[in-house]
Amino acid sequence: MKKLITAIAAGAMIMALAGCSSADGGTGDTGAAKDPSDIVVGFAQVGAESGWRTANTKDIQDSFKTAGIELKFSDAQQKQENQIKAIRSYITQGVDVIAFSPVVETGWDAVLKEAKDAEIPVVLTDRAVDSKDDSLYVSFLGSDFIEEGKKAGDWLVSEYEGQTDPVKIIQLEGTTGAAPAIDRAEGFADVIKADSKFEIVASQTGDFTRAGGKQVTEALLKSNPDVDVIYAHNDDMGLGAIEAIEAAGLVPGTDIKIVTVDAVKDGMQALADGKINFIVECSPLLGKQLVDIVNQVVAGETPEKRIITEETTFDQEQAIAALPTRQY
Ligand code: GYE
Repeated sequence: MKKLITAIAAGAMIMALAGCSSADGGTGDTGAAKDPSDIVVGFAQVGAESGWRTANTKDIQDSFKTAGIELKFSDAQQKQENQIKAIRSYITQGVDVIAFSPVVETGWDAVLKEAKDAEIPVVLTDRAVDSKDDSLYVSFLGSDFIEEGKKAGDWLVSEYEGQTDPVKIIQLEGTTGAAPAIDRAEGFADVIKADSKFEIVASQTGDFTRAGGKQVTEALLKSNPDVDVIYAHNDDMGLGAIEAIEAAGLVPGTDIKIVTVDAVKDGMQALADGKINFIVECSPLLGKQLVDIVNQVVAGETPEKRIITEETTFDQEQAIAALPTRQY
């Protein structure tokens, strides 16, 4: 009897040492390859606010389908409370991995702690959280938004090289509090501050939507009729700005120059048509890499903590060349 108890205790200790409580939700099969059809992932998406987001959703859904992994999907309609609800529901359902693209940076610690306590690993895709505790997620896959803002600023600097007259800029910000809105503003400001001729005369959120970009531009053109440049944090807001500029009897791309971020098809078409002047690419194709991370986590491996997406920039000629084979 004593021997038996000792054996059970030893077994329990081995299980604990093997880390059975981490990646596998306590089922005891850490390290063993799981059949894809046995894996369930819960994905809490931001919404469907832009062409980028639609392409991102499609790529993620297609990639999981191809991998034969079940993906539970929810659309938070750009509301943090909806995303938190979705994450809680994935915890209750006991999915293997939760992935989400946080609509804003702050306010996630409580729900991420709940996931951690339930031993469900969380992967951040596309957007970061502002948390001191980086043990609350296993990996963050997405772009370097500060770098993107810098690239937009670099273009502006070279576009106006040699000019001494002031360059007046309207900035159309993304969703207030979202990582790409904060970082794209920061990177851009960092570059243009080197030359005092650049002045951001107005900066307002258009919530990453076409309608938002149009509305804000309409209003801001009235108070700033002599603006030279619009810097939009995404293509959709830039496309909305084009409508507002044309409605005001001006020529987008000529009377007012436009620089945006994303490089989705509609944006690239506007660039090819000369209505946008420059686009910084931000790739929404994160699905395949997310599948890889999920497979690693489920197998008990440790994925890279930060995986940065590779991206480029486009001027008009490059957009014309890229458009025929553009995936999104
Ligand atoms: O640039 C914008 C979308 O988080 C990178 O969100 C993403 C941004 C993207 O609405 O179009």
